[in-house]
Amino acid sequence: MPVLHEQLIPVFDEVIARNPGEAEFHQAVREVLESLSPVVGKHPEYADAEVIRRLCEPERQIIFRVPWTDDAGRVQLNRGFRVEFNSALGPYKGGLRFHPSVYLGIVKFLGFEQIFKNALTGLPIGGGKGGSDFDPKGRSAGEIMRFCQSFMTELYRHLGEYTDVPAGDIGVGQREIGYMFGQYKRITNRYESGVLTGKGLSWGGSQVRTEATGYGTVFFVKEMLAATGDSFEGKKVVVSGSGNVAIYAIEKIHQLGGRVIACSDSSGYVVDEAGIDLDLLKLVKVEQRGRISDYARLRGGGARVVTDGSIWDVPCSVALPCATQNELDEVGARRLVENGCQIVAEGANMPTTPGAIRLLREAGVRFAPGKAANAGGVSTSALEMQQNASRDSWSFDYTEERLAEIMRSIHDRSIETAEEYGAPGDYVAGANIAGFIQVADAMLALGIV
Ligand code: NDP
Ligand code: 2IT
Repeated sequence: MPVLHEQLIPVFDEVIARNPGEAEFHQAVREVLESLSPVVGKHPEYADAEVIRRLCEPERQIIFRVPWTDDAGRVQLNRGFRVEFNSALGPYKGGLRFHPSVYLGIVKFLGFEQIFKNALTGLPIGGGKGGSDFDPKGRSAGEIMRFCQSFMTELYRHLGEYTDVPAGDIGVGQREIGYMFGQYKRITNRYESGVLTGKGLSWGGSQVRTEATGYGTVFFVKEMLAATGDSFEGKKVVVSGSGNVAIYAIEKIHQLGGRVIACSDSSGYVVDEAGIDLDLLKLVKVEQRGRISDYARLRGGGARVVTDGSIWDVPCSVALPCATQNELDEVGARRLVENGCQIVAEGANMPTTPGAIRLLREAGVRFAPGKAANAGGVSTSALEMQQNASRDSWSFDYTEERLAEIMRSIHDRSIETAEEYGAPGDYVAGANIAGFIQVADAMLALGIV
């Protein structure tokens, strides 16, 4: 493991001692602290104000009971979370995740990442994250609605367009945002559009928000390719996952002339050398909420499903992990390197383990961290807030151009900052340092609060 700057060792030790058992949170903090060594030397004012220690401690953590009734009339119980991590730059902003693996450590890792990601967008949003250990798989629409209503019945008192603005994440899409917005509106008797993002187009949503994270990741990679005079044209790409981020990453890659030959879900992956049929994938995964094996069955002939292997075994030039944390480990990274992969960019949050990142870097594979590469989703959420505040709605083309411009700017800022701090070409260092400095300067200006 790379060594930490001597001033940062006690900070990290304190994070571990104060947050026992939260491995993902420790991992996310460690990665940022490793990048900050050159900053600590240059900026003693941050240490004097304990900026880094304060950044690692959420401003507020809310944990609550979520009771609901299933279709059989039985009472079910889940746990809800919202970690309001940092509001130096704007209201807390970040998604809600519904997945059985959710616990405080996952919400904190996501909220911590969100602070720096949101800072990088250059838009006025702080960092937060929330969710529940509720498992939506196999639940009826009525059960989903009752769960969302119960979840919001507690959460609403902590939200507001100037306070905290959630959106979707794993297991939370437009349907769930709709049920939660409906309950918020009912309880507060206010049509406060700016309290949630990811809304439907007819009730305050923004064009391009659905597509934004996947499109944004691909725009980011387009910039990485352009930096060496290259493009997506003719490239074989592997995209893990088949949810919101993966689907729209695939769509944009195909628009730019690349070919996505594999994608996955938690039950396995498909290889489709002719290129993933996106209409079929959307039908199976979005409309039917089916499994990736259903795609292979309906696609017939060319596509095959693999349920006992790793998607990173599939040879490609560009790999985009777009499913979940720590899905790309050292074994997967080694396979990508052996097969000649040139770029890995994270559509998901922290999908690549620290060992895998090291291995990719040592092999000369260019690596873009999620904080930079997947920031298109939250950026477009901030554009949605902007439209809600002005009671306006923008066209698809205009909004997409804004998104592309934001991704270009994040790319350039990451690279320029890496260069400035002695790590040329290192997108991890560049993104972490640029995001950190933006938040740290605001925290200094706002005093000890
Ligand atoms: P979705 O729920 O739409 O899709 C998640 C996908 O990942 C599904 O294919 C799912 O498979 C797969 N997946 C989830 N958990 C696991 C697991 N434990 N093992 C293997 N596969 C898994 O979520 P999103 O597409 O919205 O989110 C994907 C990632 O992108 C997450 O890391 C999220 O934090 C990140 N992200 C999302 C943004 C957004 O705007 N939505 C913005 C920025 C980042 P299955 O259906 O089998 O569970
Ligand atoms: O991880 C993320 O950036 C998101 N899930 C989107 C957050 C948002 O507020 O749009």
